Amino acid sequence: MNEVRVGMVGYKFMGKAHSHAYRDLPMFFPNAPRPVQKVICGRNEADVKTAAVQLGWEEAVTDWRELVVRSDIDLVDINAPSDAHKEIAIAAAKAGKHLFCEKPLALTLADAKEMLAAAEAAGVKHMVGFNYRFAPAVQLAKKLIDDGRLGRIYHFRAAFLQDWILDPDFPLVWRLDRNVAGSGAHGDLGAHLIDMGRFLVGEMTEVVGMSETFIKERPLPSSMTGLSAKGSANKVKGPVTVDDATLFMARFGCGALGSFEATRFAGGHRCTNSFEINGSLGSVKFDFERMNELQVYFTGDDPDVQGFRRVLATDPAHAYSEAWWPPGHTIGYEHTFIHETLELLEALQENRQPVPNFHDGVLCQAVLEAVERSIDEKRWVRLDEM
Ligand code: SOE
Repeated sequence: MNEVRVGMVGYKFMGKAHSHAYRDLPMFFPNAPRPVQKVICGRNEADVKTAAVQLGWEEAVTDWRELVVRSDIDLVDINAPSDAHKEIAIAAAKAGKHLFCEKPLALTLADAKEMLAAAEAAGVKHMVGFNYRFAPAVQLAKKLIDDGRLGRIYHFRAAFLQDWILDPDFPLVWRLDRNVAGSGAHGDLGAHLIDMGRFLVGEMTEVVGMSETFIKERPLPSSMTGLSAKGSANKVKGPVTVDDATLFMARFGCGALGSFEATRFAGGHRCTNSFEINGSLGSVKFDFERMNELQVYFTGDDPDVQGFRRVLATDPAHAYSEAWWPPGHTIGYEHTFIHETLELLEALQENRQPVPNFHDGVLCQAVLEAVERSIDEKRWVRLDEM
């Protein structure tokens, strides 16, 4: 397989990130199959045509049903708002297309399971977009844990902090509508933390959570606006139907204790996606806003140099780094999508499932939903109840 012909649904934030990955990947990873940006799909004809030109797609269409059955498409990439994921993924799987779907996989666990079942029945490959796994510094944390260099893991302490809806006049965009987004900070940001916890420490066995919607009503938006919308003067308001912040604690199967905080109300934090892991032999700390760095501590260091050290994950010893720039020449957010796409393309070439795939999407959704149940029922919820 030398080429993978892509049809992509959605052209906003994630559409741009994915398009950029398809475009730049062959320059740095020439041995991977080449993604061909065949056709992009969006509801607004004029906007999707403009996006096609700007993002480098051969063709633009407005009906995803037409896109998923085309014989010149191998892979359907779903970047539309979360409520559209299920229908598109199932139709694309039935048409025999490989799937690449943004997170959270679906609005509910039941929907996510249906998507996985459809993909398995069709025998297609499937990937879910947890891009932060693919930062070289995160891969280094994974390697240290897998190699036993942190010893027995005691703690996973994670926080994804943003502040883009702190202004009470920030409009009621789709991410604040439960019917479209499934949940708020929980599914949008908490999903990344859950995936990170699963990736690095393993499966969770039980959770207990709490959440809050601080601003209950917001001005209706004038049009579909995104994260960078400005406060609106619209006097007509609508209810916010998702959480502004969700926190939970978890027990991992390996015995570690986890704490997770996802909020859009952490003033001053634009995209602090962070974790700290403490083990019997050492600790690691990561903050996406300094994504090239991993803070590393080993209990066995000489007493006079005990403490965290900053490792810049840009050396040939670090995942993906050899393909980029000389050591110390850092990479950014967009590179996580390139590495994620590389995993997908290599998996297609090697005829194996990429990782993370819809199984990971389902397991993440189970944790999301267990936390929601715990909040509703004010109790610890075991994952095997889900
Ligand atoms: C908005 O909160 C957002 O773009 C998320 O949707 C992404 O998944 C996260 O990576 C950054 O923040």
